[in-house]
Amino acid sequence: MQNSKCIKECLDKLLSSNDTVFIVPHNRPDFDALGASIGISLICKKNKKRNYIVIDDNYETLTSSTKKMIYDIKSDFDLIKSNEINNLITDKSLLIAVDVNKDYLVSVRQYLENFNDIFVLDHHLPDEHTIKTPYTFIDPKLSSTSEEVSRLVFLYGAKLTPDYANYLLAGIILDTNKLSKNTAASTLSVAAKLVEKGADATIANNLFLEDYEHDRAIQRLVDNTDFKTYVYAIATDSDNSVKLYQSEDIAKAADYLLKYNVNATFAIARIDEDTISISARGKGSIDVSKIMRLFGGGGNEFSAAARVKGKSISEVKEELNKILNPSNYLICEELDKQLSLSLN
Ligand SMILES: [Mn+2]
Repeated sequence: MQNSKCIKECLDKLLSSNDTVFIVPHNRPDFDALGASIGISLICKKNKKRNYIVIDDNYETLTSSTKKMIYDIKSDFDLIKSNEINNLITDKSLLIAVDVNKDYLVSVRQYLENFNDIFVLDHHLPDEHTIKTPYTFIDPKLSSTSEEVSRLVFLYGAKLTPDYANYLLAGIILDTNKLSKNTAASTLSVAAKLVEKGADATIANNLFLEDYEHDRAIQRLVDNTDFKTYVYAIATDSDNSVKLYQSEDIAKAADYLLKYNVNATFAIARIDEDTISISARGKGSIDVSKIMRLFGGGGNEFSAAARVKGKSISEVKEELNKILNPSNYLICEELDKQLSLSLN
């Protein structure tokens, strides 16, 4: 909680020295990124700052639930594309990146130098691609960016309607797999406060309703899961399949597998002709971000992902199996040793 006050202090300073705020979630924003963007926009409104949420993705290519949330908020918030920044930017403009810290994951990458100040609020591990600014608040232990943004919304006394409270709750629900992992007392107390402000668990959960077609894609991966040991599970599509998946569906397959008695889950499928996407989820005993970093990706200990080009699904799976080496039941400790060797 102390930390939230520090974050607020910094944000106070930046809000008072700037007149315009651009809020950017990661590309293909999910509920956590959207909830956090909405919360930050409410804080800007409370402080009477002109603000825009920058989303470059063609809404029609997003998952139906994300698309619906965007259409629902469109009339209340100023959603813009990054190519509109040049017309709107002032010499006192602040950029706030939420649920993201890598420059290659934001639509505003080519405009970063144009901003007076940049503020980053995230829960993914930083690396050499992290946006360079003195105002970086990254806590990989944090359940979700929406959790921190909710606390800020409360501290600022920004006005929350039940709808907005539901969006923030949906962000927390997504990143904690329905409060089943990486959920601290502080996470639950934020959730409780959102409910006090009018959020409703049923409505928030209903925001996640799947399309039949996407649910089948997720279950197709789940059906093809290898439970190597009770330590981890790997879901893949078959190598000769021509099916392309949405990265969100691959992530959901990895989420789904967490319901079984495993410590970590991986889902691997093709997202375009030469790219395979891996989503990894952990329950805390295996830091999945270390594994995804070996594939050039990143994330945090509970949730991570990577993209691999020019390889077959079975090649990627075999590599993953080698890294996970199930022959040793002390895998967690061993893995740590192996990974620290290969990362050094
Ligand atoms: Mn997140």
